[in-house]
Amino acid sequence: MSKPIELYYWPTPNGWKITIFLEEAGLPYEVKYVNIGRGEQFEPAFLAISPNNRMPAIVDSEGPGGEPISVFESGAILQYLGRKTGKFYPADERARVEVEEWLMWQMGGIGPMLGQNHHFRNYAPEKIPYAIKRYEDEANRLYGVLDKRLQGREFVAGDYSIADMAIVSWTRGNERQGIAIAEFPNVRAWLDRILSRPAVRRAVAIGEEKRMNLADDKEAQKVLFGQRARG
Ligand SMILES: N[C@@H](CCC(=O)N[C@@H](CS)C(=O)NCC(=O)O)C(=O)O
Repeated sequence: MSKPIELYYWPTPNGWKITIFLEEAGLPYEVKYVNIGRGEQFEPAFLAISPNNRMPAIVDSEGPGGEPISVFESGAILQYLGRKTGKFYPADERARVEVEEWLMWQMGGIGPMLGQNHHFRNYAPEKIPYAIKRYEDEANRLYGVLDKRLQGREFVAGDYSIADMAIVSWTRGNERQGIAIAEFPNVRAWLDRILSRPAVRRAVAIGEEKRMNLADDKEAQKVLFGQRARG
């Protein structure tokens, strides 16, 4: 590859999925920070590649047919990069389906549910016991499903794959999510295994100094939870 992939990124769980892939695969990339606490995700140039005003997104100037391509949605980006490089996304159909099952489980379950859990525990202007309990219970249920899956397995689906990358990005924050990780020993062992990989360590350190402290940043809260965020 002659030109680096442009990665539109902010240091959050969805962003780390892609830095993990890029670091693991050794692909050249250039980070374009999208400060989501300051509303940069609403800028027209960014919306042109990511119409849902969310990062991450990528632009690969050497896409299919040698032409540029942009991709938004972290799951779609991981699949694209996996197909492009032939890494961490098996070509064998049975193995691929297994990886996709767990990737989609992350995209539809772990990500949104842990996100809501975090929101109602920490940021909702009113403490709503029903919502807090609903998402706490669901978060614990999902950790239980993962723990069972990891019984006797080194990785979530066959060899180390994009499914592990997606899930680890969210579950590394288990403490802040209020999860008693000791109750999920297989998840804990898997987290230790993956988070000790040098590429993963590099990936989650990217832009760490920029991470916002959302709890104390009223301006960012307005951007992310205010009228504009709701559309
Ligand atoms: N399903 C999307 C979710 C991406 C997402 O929620 N990104 C958040 C940060 S973790 C964001 O950009 N938020 C900006 C906003 O809400 O305006 C994906 O997996 O790419």
